[in-house]
Amino acid sequence: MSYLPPHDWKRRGKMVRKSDPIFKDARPTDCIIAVMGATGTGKSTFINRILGPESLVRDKPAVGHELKSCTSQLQPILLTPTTYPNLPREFDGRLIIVDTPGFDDTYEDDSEILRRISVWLAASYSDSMKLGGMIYMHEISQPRMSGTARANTEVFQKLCGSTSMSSVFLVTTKWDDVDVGQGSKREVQLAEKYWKDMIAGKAQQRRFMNDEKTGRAIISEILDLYMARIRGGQLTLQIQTELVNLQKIIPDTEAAKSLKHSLEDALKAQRQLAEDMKTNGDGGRYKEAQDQINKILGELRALKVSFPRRLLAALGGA
Ligand SMILES: Nc1nc2c(ncn2[C@@H]2O[C@H](COP(=O)(O)OP(=O)(O)OP(=O)(O)O)[C@@H](O)[C@H]2O)c(=O)[nH]1
Ligand SMILES: [Mg+2]
Repeated sequence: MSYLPPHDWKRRGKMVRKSDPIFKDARPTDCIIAVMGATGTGKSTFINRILGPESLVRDKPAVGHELKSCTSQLQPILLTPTTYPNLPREFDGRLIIVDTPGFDDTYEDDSEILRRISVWLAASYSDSMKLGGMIYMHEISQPRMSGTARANTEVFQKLCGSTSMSSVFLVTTKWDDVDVGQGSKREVQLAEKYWKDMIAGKAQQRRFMNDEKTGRAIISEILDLYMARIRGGQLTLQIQTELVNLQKIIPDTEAAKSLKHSLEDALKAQRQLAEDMKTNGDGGRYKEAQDQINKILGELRALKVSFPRRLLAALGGA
């Protein structure tokens, strides 16, 4: 099998292109908005709402109605004035909204989700497509910020990097599942605690009320920022700079390092739990904890860089 250098984005981009028709005709005037967030937060629902029921877009993203995750591959949706009449008149490119598989997926490890998203973003950047903005979705109906939700936020933050925060929209969803007063309190808590750094970097917090109006308003805001920026300079995510310009390999990126740290923390907690279960003679839960430990160890292995791979990357894959 021939070795494909990790940072050879011309060739890697071609591979992504083969499986993704959007790249066949990539243009420097293409504007990308990526929608990210944990599984089930409502990313695909958001995209369907902004398209509207009359939309001429053929491949609308599927919405999950079971407990398991739904979107497993990145799905770019191409919008032109015909398929999305809401595009501002001055906007003369194509808008590409990318639905992404959520972290915390039922079937795939977070490391694999991160890899798919990173590869797509790097390929689009190396094809000169422009980034309009990033949307990160979070369920306001969640009573507590779980450890995984916190870790996902950190990975997202590292993927974007501090210089692109003013084009990040932190969007809360499922407002109909929560008392508005309660939701407002959680919103403040998110801003003051978990999203503090992103908001200090000028990320914007918005509510999506599961309708066309609030969804389209967020897209319009991003497009306004994008058009104001066209003359001032391009938006580049930290992961794009790391992979394409600095030629790092994915495990060496800040996003992957953040994921590694959270997995190491989870491993420590599971090992302690397994120890307690063993002491208490709780065989069933001990086995569950062991399974979790093995799963985390597998993910950590996927994020490890072997010395030969590191050397090959340094040598440009020679
Ligand atoms: N009550 C309520 N349910 C919602 C809302 N948005 C999405 N849902 C439901 O939440 C579930 C998951 O929605 P999806 O849009 O598939 O979520 P996703 O983020 O795309 O999930 P993955 O593809 O698995 O990453 C579906 O049953 C939706 O109908 C909302 O605002 N309110
Ligand atoms: Mg989805």
